[in-house]
Amino acid sequence: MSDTNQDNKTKPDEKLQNHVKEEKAKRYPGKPLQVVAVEDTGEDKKGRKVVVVEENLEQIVKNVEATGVQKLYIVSLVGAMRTGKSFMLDLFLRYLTEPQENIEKEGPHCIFKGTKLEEEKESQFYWRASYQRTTTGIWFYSTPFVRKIKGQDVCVLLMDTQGLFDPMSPPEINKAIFGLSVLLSSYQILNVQNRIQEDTLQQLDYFTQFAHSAITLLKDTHKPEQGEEDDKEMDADDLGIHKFQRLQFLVRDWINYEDPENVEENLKVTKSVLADTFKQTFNDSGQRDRITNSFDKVDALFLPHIGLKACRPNWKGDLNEVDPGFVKMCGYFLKQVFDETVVIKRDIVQGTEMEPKTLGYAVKSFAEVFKDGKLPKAISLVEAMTKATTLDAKDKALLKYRSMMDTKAGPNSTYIPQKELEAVSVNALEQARLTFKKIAAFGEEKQRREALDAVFKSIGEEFERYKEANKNRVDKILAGYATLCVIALFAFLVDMLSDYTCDWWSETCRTGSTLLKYLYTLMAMVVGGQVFLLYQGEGQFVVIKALSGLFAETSTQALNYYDKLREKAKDVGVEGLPDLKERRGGESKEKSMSASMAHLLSKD
Ligand SMILES: Nc1nc2c(ncn2[C@@H]2O[C@H](COP(=O)(O)OP(=O)(O)OP(=O)(O)O)[C@@H](O)[C@H]2O)c(=O)[nH]1
Ligand SMILES: [Mg+2]
Repeated sequence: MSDTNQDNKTKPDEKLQNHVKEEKAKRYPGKPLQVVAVEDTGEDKKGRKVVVVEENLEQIVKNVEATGVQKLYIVSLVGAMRTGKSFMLDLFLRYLTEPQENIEKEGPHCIFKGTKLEEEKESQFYWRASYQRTTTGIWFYSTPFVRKIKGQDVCVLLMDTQGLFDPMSPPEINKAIFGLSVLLSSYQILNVQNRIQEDTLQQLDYFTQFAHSAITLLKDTHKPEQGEEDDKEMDADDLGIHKFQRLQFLVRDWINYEDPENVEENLKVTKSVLADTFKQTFNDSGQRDRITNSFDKVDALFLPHIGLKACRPNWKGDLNEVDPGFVKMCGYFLKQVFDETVVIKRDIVQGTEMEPKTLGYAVKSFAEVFKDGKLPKAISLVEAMTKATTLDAKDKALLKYRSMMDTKAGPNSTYIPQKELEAVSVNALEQARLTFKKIAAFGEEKQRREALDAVFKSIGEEFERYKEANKNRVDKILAGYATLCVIALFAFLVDMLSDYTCDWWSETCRTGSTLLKYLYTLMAMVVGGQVFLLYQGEGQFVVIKALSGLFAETSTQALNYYDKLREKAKDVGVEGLPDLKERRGGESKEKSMSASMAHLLSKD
């Protein structure tokens, strides 16, 4: 073999090995994917609209489903443009990919050691030092992080958003981004520079009022199922299960800490500044109360300045150059978000835990509310909420039907009589209907009716499939008696043989022959009895198919035994037994025989 040949042989392997090595050395498992884009509209490109990037959304939902973990913990960062949101998300990625034992041994700030953020750039959120906006629309990290937090396995999803108050986007888009972020996350981090300002509270209040009116409208459409207790009765100010979950103000560049590295003292300062901010002021017309009432929990964390080196345009992300006060407080913050807190994403309408598939529906329906870049009306949010819930209800109703049908007529089941199948289906249909009604308890009656009709239509189609599959199992009904038939056949043949060879001269042969007669007659009666019962219950068609199935199975078994016998005979020197396999043209002949037999019989 020549050297060149050798080279050709080893090169691809080396390439592959290097690729595997590189992949293994990678710290980050995925990359950010845009799920909501903001596009220009009109010829002057002055308008903006919000569109869902469906393929990316589907990819993320698939990735979450693939983890097998249903509980979602969705952390989102929203806030003014150019305030280090995407940069913070990269620190989140770093924390989530740091081995847990390092964090436990060295403390959470250990993530600031090691490689520069610039490395593996495409696998991280995109940040840069510039006065121009960087992130547009809404992004999710493609790979969810499965983590055990407070004893629960959760899928952590990270969300990055377009900066608010960007001069390139109309205010309506800010509201859309802000609204979508709050609606889709369970832990909303509101990133602000220097302090919590009145305009941030106004933005927040605008959205919570908007969501509040939608929920009040939604509650009016709630019709509990008969017998179901209406425990969702609330007064107008009580958002009950429909509250948003966690809101945390993340104040950047807080310069008022005496000792930025003293976490304990800093937390005390944070607490008292937050309390002062949320005290009623002259400017407040109830907005602070409305905000605190709209979330399960509202709190804040103030981070010291990152350090001037890290703000320079040519900074490469060397985290050793970050200010030690930032490192300490940020370490505390990361541990708190990913190890000490878990906020399982709730469905805003149902109040139940949101499943991965429902997240997909929620992104699509909520984006619809803001799609034309205009200020939405509360009713459009109600419609979106209803749509997402109805889609979820449809899925779950169908799932219920299938799971009930599968217990009796699933892929591993045996044939069941048609009447029994229908009874199972009626029961499963009723349970599916109840499942649907329970989930789709809100929204316009017409919309719900149409969705339920669609569920019934799909169930009708599903039933036809179950019926067909059940029918195809008919030929297996009597197949269990095949061994009995083979024994009976063998007994019959031996009896016949003895009739001609020894019955006329041997008493022993005659006794044996009589015993064999009893045996195959009894077996024939057993099988005959089964056939009779089947005929009475299921009619001629089923009996014919079942008999042909029995015939096929019996011939297969009989021929297999014959082949074994022939092999044994050969071993002891008896040649000349015919090879029936060859004659029947392979294994499948008996199958086609039984098929044609069924065909002939059913002609009657
Ligand atoms: N002053 C300050 N700068 C920071 C902080 N954290 C990161 N930065 C720097 O801020 C710059 C912008 O960061 P990005 O993460 O791109 O900001 P962003 O908020 O995502 O920006 P948009 O996506 O355009 O809204 C980077 O150069 C970071 O180094 C911080 O806490 N304070
Ligand atoms: Mg950004």
